[in-house]
Amino acid sequence: MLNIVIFGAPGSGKGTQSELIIKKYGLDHISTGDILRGEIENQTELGKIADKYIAKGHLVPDELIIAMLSSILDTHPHNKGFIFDGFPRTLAQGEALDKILRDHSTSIAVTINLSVDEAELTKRLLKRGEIAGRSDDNIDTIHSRLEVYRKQTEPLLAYYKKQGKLIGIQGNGSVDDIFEKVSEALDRINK
Ligand code: B4P
Repeated sequence: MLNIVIFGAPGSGKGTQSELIIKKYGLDHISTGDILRGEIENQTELGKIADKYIAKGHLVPDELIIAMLSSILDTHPHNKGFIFDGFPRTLAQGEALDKILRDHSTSIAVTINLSVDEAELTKRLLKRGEIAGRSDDNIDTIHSRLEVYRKQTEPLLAYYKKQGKLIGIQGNGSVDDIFEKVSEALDRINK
């Protein structure tokens, strides 16, 4: 199985590049952000709780996210592999993902880290806020999400680097140029 984590700050292009990766490599996409937005839309118990955190730009508690992810993997048929988009976002989530995958006799092949400067991240998210009207794409929430990313999510980079699984990709530039670099990296691993 080719299991990939796509990593980066809010607005770095995780969702955008994931769409292209699943088309080319036939992987299944697990975006915790998309799943949570679906739960909010359907007003489930999880959705009601998640909404309060997402609206403030905070992370949804680890135990809820880990249980959600674990049940998705338990019910999912075997496939070519997963792309994990927006998960893990904390060290506890990273460790939990490794354990869940181990229980399914598989593991993470690679973590792709998209680096984009903060001015560009803010510009992209504000633009998406205007077009798509996502409740968390406003200036106050964006600042909070970037701070949460620096404090809670960025430390995971060292976790994957230590495992020799981290590939850094410059995420400024056109979507197609970035995808070319992502593809080159994945083709090297997927030989
Ligand atoms: P996500 O849905 O993961 O939101 P995101 O970080 O903003 O990234 P996304 O993938 O949507 O956007 P992308 O960078 O592709 O999470 C939302 C919230 O859910 C979190 O803040 C958190 O509260 C909660 N949550 C989710 N997962 C969680 C977890 N594991 N634990 C706890 N809480 C969790 O794209 C952004 C914009 O940039 C798009 O409009 C796109 O068109 C544009 N763009 C992309 N690439 C570009 C490029 N190269 N040039 C110009 N624009 C580009």
